[in-house]
Amino acid sequence: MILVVSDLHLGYKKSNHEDFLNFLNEYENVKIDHLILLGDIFDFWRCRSKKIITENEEILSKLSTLTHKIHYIAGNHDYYILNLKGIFNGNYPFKVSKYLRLDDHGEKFYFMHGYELEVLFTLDPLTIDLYEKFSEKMCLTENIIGGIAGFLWDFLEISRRSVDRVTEEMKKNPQNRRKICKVYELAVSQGRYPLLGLKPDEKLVFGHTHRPFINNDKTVVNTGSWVDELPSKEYHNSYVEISKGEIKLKFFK
Ligand SMILES: [Mn+2]
Repeated sequence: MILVVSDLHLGYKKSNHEDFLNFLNEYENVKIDHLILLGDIFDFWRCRSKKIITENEEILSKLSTLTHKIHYIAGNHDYYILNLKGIFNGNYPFKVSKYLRLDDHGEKFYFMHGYELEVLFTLDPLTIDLYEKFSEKMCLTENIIGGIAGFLWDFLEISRRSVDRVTEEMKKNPQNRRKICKVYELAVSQGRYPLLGLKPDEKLVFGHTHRPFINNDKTVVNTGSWVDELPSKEYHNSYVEISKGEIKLKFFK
């Protein structure tokens, strides 16, 4: 079985970290082949690492004792994890990467955090490459809004209006962004193959939008979030379970 969670935003005041600890406890004795932390697990944009660590001692200790194979896919809010992995290199406890491919019972799955979809569809003229530089910088800055605008000025030759538009969009929480539904359109379209590097037989698992969904033929799924921010409670604490090659979108109560 493969278990996937994303967008815990540990460190952010609205993170449902207690629920996630209960979730880990519940799955502690279940046989899981892979536990995938699909990005935005830590919220370095909003919180210094010291605070994240002290506030989530139990979760971190639980993760370090789990026997499941853990994969950490970098999100935009924890992009810095890629630097940490580089610094500690072979000794790092998790496998850290931007993308991951896994098989389960003959079915193929492609995992990514999913900021790429938002950049491609709604944040032009930003490129994925620039957005990653920006995400790394945001993990190390204290003034989020100033950081966004400053970065756009420094790296893009665009008008004041474009800077304002992109800044305005990026400072909102994902579920409130005006064009976030476009991400869904791209995810379920044939465009996902050339634009996201998917192979024709691969199923897509991503997060980032904080809007959990699964399409009808169960080939594209969004893991949702563990942040207490959406208008409806039923959307909280979602995760994806893959067993016998089949994707299930679930909610932890
Ligand atoms: Mn994200």
